[in-house]
Amino acid sequence: MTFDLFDARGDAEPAAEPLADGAMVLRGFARPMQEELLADVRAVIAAAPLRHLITPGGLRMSVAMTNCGALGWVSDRRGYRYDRVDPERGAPWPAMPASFTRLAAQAASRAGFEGFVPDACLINRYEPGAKLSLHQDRDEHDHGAPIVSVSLGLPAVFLFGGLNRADKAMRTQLRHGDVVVWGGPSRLRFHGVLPLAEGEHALLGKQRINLTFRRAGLIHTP
Ligand code: MD3
Ligand code: FE
Repeated sequence: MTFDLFDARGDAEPAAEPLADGAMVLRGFARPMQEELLADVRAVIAAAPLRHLITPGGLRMSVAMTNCGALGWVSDRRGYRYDRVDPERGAPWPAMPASFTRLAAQAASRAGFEGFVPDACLINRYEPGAKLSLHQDRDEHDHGAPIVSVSLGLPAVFLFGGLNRADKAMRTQLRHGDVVVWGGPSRLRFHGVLPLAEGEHALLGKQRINLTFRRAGLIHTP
């Protein structure tokens, strides 16, 4: 199956669809800036290459990851954490591109969170078969700030459950350009991504890229 550059709706103003309490999907919100975003994604990946992290349990993650911004999320045998330095290169993460910061703030504002300034952006790259098991994002210090996620490339089935792992999970498809803002009571929901189906995207080929913007906020120095 092939995925077109344009969706069927073609509206100028993307629809804001509530997913759950505090969670809002902005369908196609990132499409108007896709070229700039993709150029910046490629520049970050060129500076800090994608890699398959190892979980504390010793398993290689099927999703390849890298980061930009002051802090980056990493995992190894010692655990999960945010680090100012890319352990792979022994250097700080690439700066957050202006296009990323702008998009994250605009999307958060659209969902009712004013003044969102992310200090971390995790870049996830899915190839067919790659998945993300059900988990919570709780390594950030500031749970008052939302998480903004941007989907690019092939579509994926996204699972979101409740505050307990056993809560029944709902599902929604996230497609190229969709942005989701997770705040308030939804911030700590369990969530995951089903194995990516084969496909070919007009701009990204056989992959899905997801950007998640966070306020990881290690230490708040004035
Ligand atoms: C709901 N990424 O990087 S984005 C992650 O598509 C992550 O790559 C997924 O989960 C992906 O941690 C999902 C949507 C998302 C991101 C963070 C959330 C949903 C969330 C945090 C809390 C609740
Ligand atoms: Fe997550």
